[in-house]
Amino acid sequence: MTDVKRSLAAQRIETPSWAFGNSGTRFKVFAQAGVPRSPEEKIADAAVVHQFTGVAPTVALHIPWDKVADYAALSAYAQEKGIKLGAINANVFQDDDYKLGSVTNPDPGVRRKATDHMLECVDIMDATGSRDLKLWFSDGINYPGQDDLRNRQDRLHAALREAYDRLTGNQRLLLEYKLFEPAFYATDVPDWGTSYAHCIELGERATVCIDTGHHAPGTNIEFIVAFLLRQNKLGAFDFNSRFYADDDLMAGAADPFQLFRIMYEIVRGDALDPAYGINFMLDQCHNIEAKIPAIIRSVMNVQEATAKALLVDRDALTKAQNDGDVLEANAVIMDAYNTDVRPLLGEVRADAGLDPDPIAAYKRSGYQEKIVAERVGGEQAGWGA
Ligand code: RM4
Ligand code: MN
Repeated sequence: MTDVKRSLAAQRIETPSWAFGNSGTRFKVFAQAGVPRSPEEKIADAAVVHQFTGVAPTVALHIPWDKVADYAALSAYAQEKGIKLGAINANVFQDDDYKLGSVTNPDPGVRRKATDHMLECVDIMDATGSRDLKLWFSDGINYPGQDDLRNRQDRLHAALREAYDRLTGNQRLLLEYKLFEPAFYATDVPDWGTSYAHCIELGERATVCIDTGHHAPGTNIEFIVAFLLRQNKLGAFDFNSRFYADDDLMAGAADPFQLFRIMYEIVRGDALDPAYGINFMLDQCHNIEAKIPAIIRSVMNVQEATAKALLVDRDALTKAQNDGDVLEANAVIMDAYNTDVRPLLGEVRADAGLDPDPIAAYKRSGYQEKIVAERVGGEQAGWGA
């Protein structure tokens, strides 16, 4: 087996439980038949994605969307299905109390509630064996003068500190950022620099999570990747695609070249191996397309970008760069990007005993028909649930 194939076989991508449930825009949620009604059914679907791709053995949970009475039992259920529970996502953006913010709210009582929720998420991590606490805050303000920008940073730090200090063993804190939305004038963690600074202040267990959809149009995300890797502060990705804002479309759909450039920096930084510790997650929603095959497709898109990144002739690139040969350096990158890696990935899958075409195999499996037939009655899981 070549090194490229070995790296591809060892790659790991985490799926998000919420992508299996119903989702939509501000305007409409189109419910789909067969959508999970419980965390267990989401886990079952995630296991199917792993079954056909072989590289998605963990599923991230969102609390309280995936709240259950017994998390150790949920973890055992996942194991039975052949996967594990991954990152625990704290949800501090859907209560009326959070109208003016969660951990940065001017009301200390609301801040307490939001911080307690993060601590509860760490309790859940203890029960599930999850390593990562992933935090995204919708906090921010809409109008100049609405609240004090600097006080909000102090409140944010205090809450993060409490959550951070509660971590034990190999547990980590991932701090995500997002330019805007739902706050429009000022967001409390708007960019990687803010996240990075808070992570430095917290300590080694805190690292930045890059959600690819959370930047201004045209942002050079691979630069952020290179910079954070150099600082040992890149902990995770939330992959998805965007054309305009936080569109949450399938990873690699809108701009496969960007995904390739990001994965090249990962390869260049020796950070692809799961042992390095980056959690490569998907964070997307499938509003008009069928969910399970869309997630399989996204996993495949990340694999294709990775395969191309692994094929970059690093020696030739270094030589061209050192020679100042601009055209040749660019050609080396483009040669790799323009390679059709689908046959190579087909071989990697076949070597692992999988069908080379996961989407076709899923369609043939009858799973979609089975869940449509079986999942009747009850309430479908969704963003608002
Ligand atoms: C947020 C952010 C988080 C995700 C939620 C559902 O915009 O990207 O990562 O947990 O959406
Ligand atoms: Mn995200």
